[in-house]
Amino acid sequence: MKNILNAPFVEEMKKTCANMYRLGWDERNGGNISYLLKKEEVEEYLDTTNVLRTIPTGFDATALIGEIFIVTGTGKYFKNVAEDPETNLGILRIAQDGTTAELLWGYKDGGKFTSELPAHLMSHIARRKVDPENRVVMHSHPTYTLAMNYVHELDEKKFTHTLWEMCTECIVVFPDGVGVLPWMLCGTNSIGEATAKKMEEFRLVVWGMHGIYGAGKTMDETFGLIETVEKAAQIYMLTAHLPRVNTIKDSEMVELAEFFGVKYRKDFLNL
Ligand code: 2HA
Ligand code: ZN
Repeated sequence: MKNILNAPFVEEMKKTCANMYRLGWDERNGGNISYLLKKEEVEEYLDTTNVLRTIPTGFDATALIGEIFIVTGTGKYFKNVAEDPETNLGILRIAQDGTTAELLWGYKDGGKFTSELPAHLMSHIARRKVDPENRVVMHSHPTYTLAMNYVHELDEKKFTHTLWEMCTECIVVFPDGVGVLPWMLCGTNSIGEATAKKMEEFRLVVWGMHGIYGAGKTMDETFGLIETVEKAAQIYMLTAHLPRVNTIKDSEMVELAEFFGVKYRKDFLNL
């Protein structure tokens, strides 16, 4: 059996959490990541018949029975993941009842998965219906995206349009736009259900005055989505109080989307 601490998926979690912390997106215990693993890959590192503990999830994830995820721990700090992955991360499998997590590795101090597991697993279910290759769901509190929530209307067409205007590449990176939820109580099944509903349509969902969710095939794709929104939000926050002299026109966004061959939300433009 190979050493799990050298597994590429543990490395990816360590690096991503460190990057998100470094960028100031994940203060204290803010943020969480879940990453759907390939069984064959996990079996190189763990005896998957050895269940360390079972932990009830409190919701039904029947569509994910038998699937294995690496997930950040509740109350754990992204800052600390790289130095102690076995305490701050856990590898769990959804048990045959669909409502229990079987812990295969991690949460060494007796801890458990993120309080946002409902939003994560429900989002995995929703995204995999649209894209069977989806593997990553990521939640974060990026500074400028959050700042923008306080000064910009929380309307998904208007929010997406403003972001698209802020950097030329935005419409190419997230042509499907950004879904927006109003402020809701976090850590609940209801915010999980609302997020998953948006994930049927979007890979990015803003949680009003809280943060953002991203979903993608790989860690890089998902991180890059949030990073691009955050960059656009930063430009917005640096310029929103100044007279606007220039802008990227809607006709130019169409040119971009067509040149790069992306399927974009035409209804989010004012054509
Ligand atoms: O896990 O970010 O939304 C801490 C959070 C909750
Ligand atoms: Zn949060």
